[in-house]
Amino acid sequence: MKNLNFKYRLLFLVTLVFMMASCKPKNANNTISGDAAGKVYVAPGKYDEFYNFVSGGFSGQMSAYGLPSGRLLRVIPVFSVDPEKGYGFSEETKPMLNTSHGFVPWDDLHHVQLSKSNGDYDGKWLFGNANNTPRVARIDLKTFRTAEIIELPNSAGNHSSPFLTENTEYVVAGTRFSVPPDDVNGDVPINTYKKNFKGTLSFISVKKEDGKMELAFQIECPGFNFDLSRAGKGVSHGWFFFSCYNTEQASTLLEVNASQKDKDFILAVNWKKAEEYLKAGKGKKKSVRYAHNTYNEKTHTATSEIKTEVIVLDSKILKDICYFIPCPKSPHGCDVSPTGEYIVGSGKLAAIIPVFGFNKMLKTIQAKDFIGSFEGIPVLKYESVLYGEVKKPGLGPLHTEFDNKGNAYTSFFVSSEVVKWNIKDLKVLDRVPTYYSVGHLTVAGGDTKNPNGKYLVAYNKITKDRYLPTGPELSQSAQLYDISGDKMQLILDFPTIGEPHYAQIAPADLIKNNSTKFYKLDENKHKYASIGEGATKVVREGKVVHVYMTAIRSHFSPDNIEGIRLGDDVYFHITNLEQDWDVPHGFGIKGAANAELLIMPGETQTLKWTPDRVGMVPIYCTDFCSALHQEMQGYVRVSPAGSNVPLSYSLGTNIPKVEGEERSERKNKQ
Ligand code: RUQ
Ligand code: CUA
Repeated sequence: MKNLNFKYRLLFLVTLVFMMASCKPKNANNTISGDAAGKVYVAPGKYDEFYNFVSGGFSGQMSAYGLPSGRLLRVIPVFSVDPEKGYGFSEETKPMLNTSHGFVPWDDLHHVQLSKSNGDYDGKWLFGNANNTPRVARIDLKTFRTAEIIELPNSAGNHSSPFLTENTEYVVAGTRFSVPPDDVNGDVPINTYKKNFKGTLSFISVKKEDGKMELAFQIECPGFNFDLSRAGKGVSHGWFFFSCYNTEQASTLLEVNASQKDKDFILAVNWKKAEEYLKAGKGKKKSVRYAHNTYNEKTHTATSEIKTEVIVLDSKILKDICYFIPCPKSPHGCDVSPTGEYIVGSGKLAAIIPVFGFNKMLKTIQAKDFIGSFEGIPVLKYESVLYGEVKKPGLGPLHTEFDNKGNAYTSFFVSSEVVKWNIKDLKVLDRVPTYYSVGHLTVAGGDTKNPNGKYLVAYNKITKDRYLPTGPELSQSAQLYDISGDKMQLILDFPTIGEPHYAQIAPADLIKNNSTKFYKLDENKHKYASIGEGATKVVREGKVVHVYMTAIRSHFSPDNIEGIRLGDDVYFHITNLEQDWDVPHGFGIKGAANAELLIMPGETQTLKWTPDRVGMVPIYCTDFCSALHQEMQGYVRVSPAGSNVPLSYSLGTNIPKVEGEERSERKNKQ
């Protein structure tokens, strides 16, 4: 019997996969109408109306696009090294990628979240999750740079993250993989999952003034896969909702074994209550190891600290912080309406979309209308929490966002479409194809209290036939829809960097005027800064040489260096003396084992270089900075170990000698 069941499930899944292929809309080319071009046209020299911040998936980065044009504005390095910007290669940025495992140069970034005040975007910060080595990053929207990264202990696969409460009180992160907690021996048989594996939810507090993150507390939950999450808002402020799958607690062949049950759960967490327990000392201190990395804009340097403690609340003992809401078939998205009253679960394998009522949930809890419990957590009665079901919405619902007119938009992976439905009467109003197999979607302000509702972007998993072929892999694809009318209208395809997962859209006005134009030189507190060419020098400390260098259009100072020896480690500390917007200088050196530096105006950055041979090594500026950019170059002379060539450096005084002429007295500073 069991075996038969297994075969059926497998058949079901195989059918799904086939359906996926056959559900692709035909006539992909005929669906754009004539006025689409006008709607996305942003004239040369004009700005876009919105920023679109897009996760880069396995590129580990984020990117910023303009909408409606779809122009790529910037790739923001977050969890992966970026040789273009020297991120993860300069001495200053290396600590940003430090973890309890050491330096980790890559990750998989799935979700972005703009910071919120009062349930609306405030334009200050952007958060991103690392799905592999669990971390949360904060990007500063003044500089479009990663300002802070915090690692998460007791976690693996930080997927349901980094979702925010309505005033950015917390960034919340649920573990995708349940694992044995860090403070117990994880060397156990995998098939002891039910006994030894735990799911952990992390609550990271965010300081209002400067965004500084701290791991405030964790909640230990049963060993499931926590998939996505959303905070309550408005009426449901103080609660958080997490979708969970694999409530079967399988550890192998999950595609079958985690699809057994008719219903999995949405976990509702009363985080205000959890805070009370925390204050009352109900948490347990656990010993863990996690990195907390911060970039300081004044020293232009990141520091990494390893922390060793976290407070854990136990959901089994603290009875009234966690409740399970049954949700059909492997819920993925778990989204909350603008008023906070409705919670939408999206079961990947479900044929309906259940919409839960927050007030109904409270009543169900009050009436103790439970159908049982799971590892001490009450399971609420589905029918009692349910507001209603959206019938025949499509196949494979994943994610839902909202507009300003009481409508919801759900992405359907299997039937490859976006479906618009009304939140009150749950009637389907419109559907449009996506090309193809949409994953996440985002509506401008679609997760806030006041959505904008002008545009929707679908982020697709399959691109087949949408762009010019580029070998075995095609560009990742996003599609822009105008949703201002009754009918949704596809108006633009645009490629993205990496695989896009979640993204958000914010009005450009919220962000653009706060943008940093350059760093002030007189505020530069870098240990090795040279404020002015007069401060440049080369200093030997045993086998370590520090080069205090400056860059300005169009030369480095110094640009001739001699007396470097094989066996030295040379640190080029380069201060960009420019005090003007958009004048970075680059720095490349032949044979370097890392990348270039790209130094912003007023900033100091350091490249470590270990010469591997005797000879003449050119350096040059990599960023076309002026008409004489190509002249922005110099030489470093490398002599054998033990050589007695004196250390010297100069700018403009090391004049070439005529053949046979006596070596003239060098005017170089020694
Ligand atoms: S996921 S396609 Cu990694 Cu957010 Cu839903
Ligand atoms: Cu500096 Cu090119």
